[in-house]
Amino acid sequence: MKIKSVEIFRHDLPVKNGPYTMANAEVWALETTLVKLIADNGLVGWGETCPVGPTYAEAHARGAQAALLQMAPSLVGTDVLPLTIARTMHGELNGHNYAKAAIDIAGYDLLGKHYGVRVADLLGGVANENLPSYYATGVGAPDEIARLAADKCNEGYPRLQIKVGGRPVELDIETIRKVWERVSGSGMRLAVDGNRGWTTRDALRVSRECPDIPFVMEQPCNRIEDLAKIRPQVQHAIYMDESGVDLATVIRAAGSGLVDGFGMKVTRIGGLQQMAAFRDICEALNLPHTCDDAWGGDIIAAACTHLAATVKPALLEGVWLAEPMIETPYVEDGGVRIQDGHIRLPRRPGLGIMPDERLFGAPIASF
Ligand code: 0XW
Ligand code: MG
Repeated sequence: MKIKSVEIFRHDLPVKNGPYTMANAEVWALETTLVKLIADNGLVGWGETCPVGPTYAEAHARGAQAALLQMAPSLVGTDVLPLTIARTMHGELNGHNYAKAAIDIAGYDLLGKHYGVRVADLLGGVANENLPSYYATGVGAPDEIARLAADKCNEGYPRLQIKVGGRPVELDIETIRKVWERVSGSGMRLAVDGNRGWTTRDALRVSRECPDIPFVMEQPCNRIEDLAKIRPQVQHAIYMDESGVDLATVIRAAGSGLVDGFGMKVTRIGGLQQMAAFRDICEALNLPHTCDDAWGGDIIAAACTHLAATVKPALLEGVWLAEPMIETPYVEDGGVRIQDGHIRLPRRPGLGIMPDERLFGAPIASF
């Protein structure tokens, strides 16, 4: 099976009850980029990439589109095989993992449909059909976030990620304490995500002042060197998120004992093929991790869920989806949804979802 044509679409995803607030970003609407691969046998595969605004990571919606325009012509005529596709893309463009990921995901969707199996089976096999999600709060007032935390606990979420940073650290400490007062004893697991927004001084203070609260500190500071600096001084486990930009960085961080786990994004690492390698590295070193993305619609949600289904359950921290904040899904039924804090793996072959492409309008480019 070879790629016959590539179509690229642009689609707006307004944030339901927006804005969504993080230490370094406030987003009201996201622009997602969709890729449709059409094979020479008539099958169609879909991929997506959607940075959560321009300041979260070194990724930009229009940058993804420019990168895809650069790579797409070379993909026409290529075999639909993940490594072949990846190497063809590397031959056209250095870096830009988050754009390459959209093609990689679409390739897996095609392959699954071709062989009549789910993407999770192509990625190694399903370990769990009902995946734990986690709820990520925005950065907000301590009482408000504590109330939200209690609600999400009652809804059945097994894990919460509290957003902090970008404001006086005292407010972050108060938020963490108030959340813990509401959820301790419930079995709820906690991550505190600084999204690069704390200084090392702030991170050290939070850890020192909250020794009794068993949270994981996710990407508290901006640089890998900052994580190394606080590592010997904090009491809390440290997870890397934004700094984990590729497999080489993951191998260094995991192998040197810099971190205790990862928040990992499918598109940041380059797609499902790279994400499967990441999963295996983590399993070899017994490191827990999430399987999610920075944002995206049903295609991204499905891609994250298929990969998560293959992760050793004890190491899966959870799957975050933008789904609760998507105003209008582009898959009408059979989309990937969170219920009682969990996500059911789609049953159909490939990613198991079919977007309604009429919603996307005409492609911005076709090859
Ligand atoms: C909670 N997320 C998965 C969604 C936002 O894009 C940020 C991200 C994270 O963990 O940093
Ligand atoms: Mg994070």
